[in-house]
Amino acid sequence: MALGHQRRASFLALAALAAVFSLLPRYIPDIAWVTTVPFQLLLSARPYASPRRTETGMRSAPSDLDPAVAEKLKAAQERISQAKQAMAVLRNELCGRNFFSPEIDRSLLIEVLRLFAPESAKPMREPILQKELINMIPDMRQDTEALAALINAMATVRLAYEPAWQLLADVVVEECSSASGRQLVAFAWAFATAGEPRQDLWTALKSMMAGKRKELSAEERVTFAWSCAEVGQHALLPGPGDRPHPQPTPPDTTSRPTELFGEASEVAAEKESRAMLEAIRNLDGKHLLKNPPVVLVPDVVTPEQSQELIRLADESKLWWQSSRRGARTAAGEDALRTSSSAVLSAPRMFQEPPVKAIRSWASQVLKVPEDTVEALQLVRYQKGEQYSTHVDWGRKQDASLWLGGQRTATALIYLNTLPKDCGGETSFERLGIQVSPQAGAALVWPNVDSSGRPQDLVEHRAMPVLCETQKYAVNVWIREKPLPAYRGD
Ligand SMILES: O=C(O)CCC(=O)C(=O)O
Repeated sequence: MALGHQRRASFLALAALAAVFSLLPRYIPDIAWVTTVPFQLLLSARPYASPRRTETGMRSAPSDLDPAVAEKLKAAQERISQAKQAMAVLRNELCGRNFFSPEIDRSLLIEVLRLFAPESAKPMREPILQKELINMIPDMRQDTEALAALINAMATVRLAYEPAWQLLADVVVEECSSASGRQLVAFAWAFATAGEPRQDLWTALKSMMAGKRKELSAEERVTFAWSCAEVGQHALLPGPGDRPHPQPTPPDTTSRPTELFGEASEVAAEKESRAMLEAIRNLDGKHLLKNPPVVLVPDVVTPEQSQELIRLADESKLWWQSSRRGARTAAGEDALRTSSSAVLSAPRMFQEPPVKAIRSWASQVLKVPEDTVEALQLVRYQKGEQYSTHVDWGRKQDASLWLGGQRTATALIYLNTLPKDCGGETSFERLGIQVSPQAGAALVWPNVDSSGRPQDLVEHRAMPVLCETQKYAVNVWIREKPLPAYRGD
């Protein structure tokens, strides 16, 4: 009898738990499966059915609970507690501070937001946190340091939560007159990283920067100019007749916009360009052409290193449709690019042995500092995929010219050999050169001439792959100047 009461009481408790759990997905959508847990428990309790008993006369539940479900239940509880802690951290870091409080812990904010945006380009998954963010942003109105920190953190984790970005842009447009030059740079960098093109935002940032550019270090200037260029803005000031919100006054065509930081140059420094050409001419390999020098260097990576690079890209789910930004012929026509790319840009990737080996090889043989070697970019072509004729150098509109200057040379390392008649060759039509992918070999060429000017002659294409196979290669691009320390993750 007592057992009957106990069982009924636990049944009621489980029913209540089931009701609570069935509400959870309204707040945490990706744990909808959790709702099944109390129902499984209810089923295993079955108070009105004849009780199952073990040999000792005790009911065996809840250890009957499927271990996989128990594991999920535990994970869900941890996630709820993480969400609560995250909210507390965000509030403490950003809102509960007085105006002059010490530096905000940006890496902590990034960690917190990362918890909720685990895969890039996904919207934030936790409505509780979304609501908190929206409530919190107006509170931060006068604290530009905190706002910049939040925007940076959101941009770093690529937080795709549009209402928060909208609100932040509104607040920044209103508040940026009280921001320091450094803070304006932080705003601009974060909004550019997030790809925010709002005209009123950029007009406000640039107008405010006008009086403050003397406060900036060289690196901050470059970052601001890069940010403007990244969202297709010239780093120009509006002329005196223009207003941050130009309606209803028509733009004053008599006033010319003033330059803020000028334009980045397409032409690389002459000395570095000469040294680069000389290094390529001295490479140990098969010289396919003398001028411009195009060289195939064998055995740059081992089959194990190639496998490891592909594994790194696969396991970190880095493959994306290859970017078509800047993919153009020498004459500026759009190129067709249907491959996938994986950029090994996260700091931990720089510690991976095959990545270190390739970067150090490029630096040694091309006689350039290692920090001028861009993050490695793997490229993968399936059957039918290709990259039509294009150049690797950037034109004036390319924002990356601000950061590292021109792309002076390319080393394309093939990670596998393609069977005969399967296409996938790298072809330089103007030079009459066609190279079939050969595992481990690097095809090296300069992108600029000896005076640093981008060369049209080195236009090239990746021919379509013709068989049911894959072509893998790594792009190793050399910049004219050291690239700024990587800012993201
Ligand atoms: O895959 C190839 O053969 C060429 C690749 C290339 O030109 C590029 O990714 O820029």
